[in-house]
Amino acid sequence: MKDTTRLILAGGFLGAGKTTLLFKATQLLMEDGKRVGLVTNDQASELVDTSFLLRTQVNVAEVSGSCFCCNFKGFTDSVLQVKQEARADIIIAEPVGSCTDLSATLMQPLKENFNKDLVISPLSVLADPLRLADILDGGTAGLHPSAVYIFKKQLEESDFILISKADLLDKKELDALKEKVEATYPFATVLAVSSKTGEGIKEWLKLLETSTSIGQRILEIDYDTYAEGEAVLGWLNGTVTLKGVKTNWNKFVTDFLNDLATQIDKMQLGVGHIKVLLEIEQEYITGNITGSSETLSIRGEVGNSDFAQLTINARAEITPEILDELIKKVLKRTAGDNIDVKTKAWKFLKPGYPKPTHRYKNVIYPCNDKS
Ligand SMILES: Nc1nc2c(ncn2[C@@H]2O[C@H](COP(=O)(O)OP(=O)(O)O)[C@@H](O)[C@H]2O)c(=O)[nH]1
Ligand SMILES: [Mg+2]
Repeated sequence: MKDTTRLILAGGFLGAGKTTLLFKATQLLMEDGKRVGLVTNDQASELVDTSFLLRTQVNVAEVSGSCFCCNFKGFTDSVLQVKQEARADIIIAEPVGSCTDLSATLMQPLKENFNKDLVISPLSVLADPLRLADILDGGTAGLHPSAVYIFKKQLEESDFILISKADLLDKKELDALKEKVEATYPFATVLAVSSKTGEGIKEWLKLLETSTSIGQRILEIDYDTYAEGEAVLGWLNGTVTLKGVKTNWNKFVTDFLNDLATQIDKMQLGVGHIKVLLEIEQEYITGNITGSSETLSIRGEVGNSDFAQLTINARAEITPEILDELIKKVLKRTAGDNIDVKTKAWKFLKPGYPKPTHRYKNVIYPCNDKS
């Protein structure tokens, strides 16, 4: 008999809201009695997303060191591992935000080789409404032109486009944006979703079950431009332990991120995404910057204590060396003389040229036949 575990790929550019959607969708699915497994992905370990998602109490596997497309076996092994461990009804996987060409490199090989193990869902791509509106109007949303190229390619190959963070726009703005997206990408099902309010998420999950549009298009794509769009980003993943007598960690995170955001504005730095997670046992704070200082958001609160752990993931349009220097400097300044900072893991890099394991030239039919 055919297996019924559904695999959902939720892609989209850095900061689009993928991880937050995975978190919210997991909660909603669990309320409905569904067993969920998640798979995260990054070029390096020490992933904020993984630590954050583990707090949903679901099974999370991480593919790190390479993107799903360049390590297809690592990806499918993780999916099957989560499937088994969680006895999952649904697995949601989040590819790296600067990845595209997923229809050719993931969707088609999945349809051809994993059709018996998994029910493959349409390729869903999230887009931040503010970035999306600017880019559809011919702007760059503060990004390098080659990064904008990736952003557009992600939408071009999608089966579903999710306009994320719908709560940030009023109804009129949202309707106008949706109309524009539908006109630009007429083949895609376009939905507005908000992980903050829950809007559109159940509808999205329901529509995935009935849609037969699953990896329907293969992109025409220039890999040199794609590679440049990735290579303009410096990448930093680090975890430090912090020690300071009865420290107010809420203030620490706020000061750290405000200082960092000020430097970003001063340097007019193009930010893909900077996110931090400060953890003290059960309690945690998350902080995010997805552009200029105006995008800074901090959630959660923790009590005062002597120890904390801070994980930092940053992707910004500077060399990894300068990114490393900047973050270390701001961290040192925030810590001052009272807080001792010890590095647990720290890595900075520039993504290499994308070399996918598979690249299908043609769409595979049929998918998910009921045999
Ligand atoms: N207002 C609002 N903010 C959101 C929503 N979803 C995500 N965000 C914020 O967008 C930023 C990036 O989210 P994240 O899920 O980490 O994005 P990812 O890089 O695509 O995984 C964070 O600051 C989130 O809090 C949403 O539905 N509404
Ligand atoms: Mg994420």
